[in-house]
Amino acid sequence: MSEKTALITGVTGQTGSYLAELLLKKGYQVAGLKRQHASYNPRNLATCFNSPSQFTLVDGDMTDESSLRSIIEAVQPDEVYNMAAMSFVAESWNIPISTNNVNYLGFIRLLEAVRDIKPDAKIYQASSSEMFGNQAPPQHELTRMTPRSPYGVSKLGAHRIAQVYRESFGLFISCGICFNHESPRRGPEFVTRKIAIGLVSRVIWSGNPKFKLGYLDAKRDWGYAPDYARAMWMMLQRAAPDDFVIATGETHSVREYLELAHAVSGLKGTYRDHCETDESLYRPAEVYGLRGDASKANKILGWEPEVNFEQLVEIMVQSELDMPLL
Ligand code: G4F
Repeated sequence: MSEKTALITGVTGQTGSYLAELLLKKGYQVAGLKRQHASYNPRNLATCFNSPSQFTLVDGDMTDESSLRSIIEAVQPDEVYNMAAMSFVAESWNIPISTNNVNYLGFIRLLEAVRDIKPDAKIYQASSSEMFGNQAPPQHELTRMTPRSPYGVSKLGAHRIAQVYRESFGLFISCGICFNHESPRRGPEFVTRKIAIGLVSRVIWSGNPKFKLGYLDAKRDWGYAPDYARAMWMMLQRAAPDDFVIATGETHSVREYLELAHAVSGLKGTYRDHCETDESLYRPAEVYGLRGDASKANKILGWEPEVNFEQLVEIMVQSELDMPLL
């Protein structure tokens, strides 16, 4: 068993919570940072709370450097996973400044605290495929980055500053350029979960005739969040830091996801009978086609995804059928 200590910012979110579970299984002491008074789904951390001698929640804020410094001082982490973010791309046009304050400046605050207090800690930064914008697929580590949203810009800023701190100060910082990763713990505003909730909780259970979606022809490379948490841990077990694309290599449109989810839900007819598009849900600028090339992660880390697209859709819809969000 490991005797390492990890700090996970954003532990209450989807991937942060899976990562915490993984590290606890490996014997880590895990401190999870959550924002004071922030609401979150306690189900995400139910398993972690079953290990009270290994898991603690600490209050902190990515916009408050003193809180980050106190936490690093108290926890003395061997590994720091920065999962905290304003992660909903569509919302980032409404709150561009706070998006960058958390995702970009927040990461610099964290780096400064680590550099000063625990410079030998290994750091993982959750970078995003949104950084690529509309560059032609497949996107890989060397693909040009041309983000199209305030969110994408904030993630690119953090990605670049990670490289600068690595080169300038010798910090161990690895960035996972993660493509979309989903699970039943996904927030209800993201399209994979919104579709599962729409079909099951709205149409089947509540009897609403239809639910609304935005642009259906955008393509994404969707994987299963626990597979991505495993990749993050693998990156920090290397002797040297590096950046890795984490993706399945498959791409599907939102429409394809919807069609398959509709079939899995058991509803009669086609998805058009239960879902309509609403142009007011379109984004000011769309990223049309993401498909990642994770061959570097496969070669160097030995990482590969265990859940494919069809299995993911099944997991999303079945989980909603088992435990509807009413
Ligand atoms: O589920 P989404 O909101 O995810 P998006 O924007 O791709 O971002 C997610 O993945 C990124 C990695 O590439 C992360 F960095 C980011 O934090 C987040 O986890 O939207 C997926 C696609 C988009 O093209 C969107 O326009 O679905 C389209 N879409 C169509 N109708 C919709 C809807 N998205 C949402 N959220 N809601 C809709 O009604």
